[in-house]
Amino acid sequence: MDQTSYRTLDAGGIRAFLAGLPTIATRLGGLPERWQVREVSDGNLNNVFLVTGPAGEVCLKQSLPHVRVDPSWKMPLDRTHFEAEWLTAIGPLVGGLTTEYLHFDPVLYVLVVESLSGHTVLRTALMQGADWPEVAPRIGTFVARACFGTSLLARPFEDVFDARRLFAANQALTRITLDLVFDDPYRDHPRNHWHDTALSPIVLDIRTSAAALLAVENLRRRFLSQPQALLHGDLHTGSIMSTADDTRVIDGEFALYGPIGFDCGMFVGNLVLHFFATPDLAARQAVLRDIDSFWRSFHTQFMALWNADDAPPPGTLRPLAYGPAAHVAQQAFMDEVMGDTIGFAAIEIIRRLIGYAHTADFDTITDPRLRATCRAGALAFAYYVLDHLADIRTIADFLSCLGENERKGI
Ligand code: SR1
Ligand code: MG
Repeated sequence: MDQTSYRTLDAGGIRAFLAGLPTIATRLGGLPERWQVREVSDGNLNNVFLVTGPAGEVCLKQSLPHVRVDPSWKMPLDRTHFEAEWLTAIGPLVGGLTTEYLHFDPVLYVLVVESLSGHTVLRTALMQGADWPEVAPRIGTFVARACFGTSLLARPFEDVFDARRLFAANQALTRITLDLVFDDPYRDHPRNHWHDTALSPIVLDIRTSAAALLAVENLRRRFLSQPQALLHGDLHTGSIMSTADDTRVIDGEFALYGPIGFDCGMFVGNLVLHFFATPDLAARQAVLRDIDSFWRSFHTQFMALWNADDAPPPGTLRPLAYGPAAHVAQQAFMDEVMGDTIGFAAIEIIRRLIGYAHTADFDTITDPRLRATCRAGALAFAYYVLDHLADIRTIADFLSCLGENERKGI
């Protein structure tokens, strides 16, 4: 790879670059010098632009040699390469639940995808009060299809091992997850921060609870040592764009082989953050409904794929057990995913409140005391879940703990 020719593109550079790609230039239409280039960078890591011509629009994402929001934090450029590989791997599996992959440039680390400018980031939509009951089940469908289709249940081991080797190289972003999600929040680290002092005693509780720390340690080990499927790796509500009718999972740059419950848990954890960030009771009920419908959709569709009659590709593992034994084995697998989901959800909530990368959910609460109470409620809930992980084994248990919080008016 020619690292020396890399340069960060500005609006003029973007026009010239896209003008050299005939399919995309045709998609945009008209003269390159008339294309409108609009920066819409929103995430922590990359530059993102929408480019509009008279015939169409595309989205261009370029890796920077550092974290976008902190230029002193140096980073390799390869994340858009992994996102391109992720899109290539899961695009054919998920039936339109992601963006269309158009182009990747391995010198400039530019990824070009379909523009979703008519969609809204799900976190923003939730903060604006959108209630879209179909989104959570669509994400369940997405995770079921992407994870089943990239696992040993659907592919010969040779294919899966090749994919594992490819994504095992996504080490810079896996390191970010390991540090920011599984390590920093559980000790003093300059990257951690929280403003509300109401959180401090709960942080101390978490850091001194042997049960909670052991749970984090176990989940961290599972994150690195259970390559069940190709994960999105950062499936928070900012990685989803939606309208009421159409939902897309974007930003697969953190892709890696890992435990399926990690993707499920990230999504559920971010719904829980929204739950605590909205004191409105109807909105909270909608979150409980969404977590339930996400899980049902994921479970039903994963099982349906597993039990489908159509022949898997030659070389795929043949089931050996049959009858009730096979059913028990499937049940055990799904229970394991459910346990992981609950644990990873709690960990995601904690790091979004006291770690490096917070979320905007609580910004809608203008009263600082109420905002602090809501954040503390979320952190205390996550702590409770980690501390009682052995007893909270099902999504129903998890929802009933969340419902308890609502009844107590937290
Ligand atoms: C330095 S990157 C911080 C966070 O932003 C990404 O979206 C991931 O969630 C990561 O943990
Ligand atoms: Mg992202």
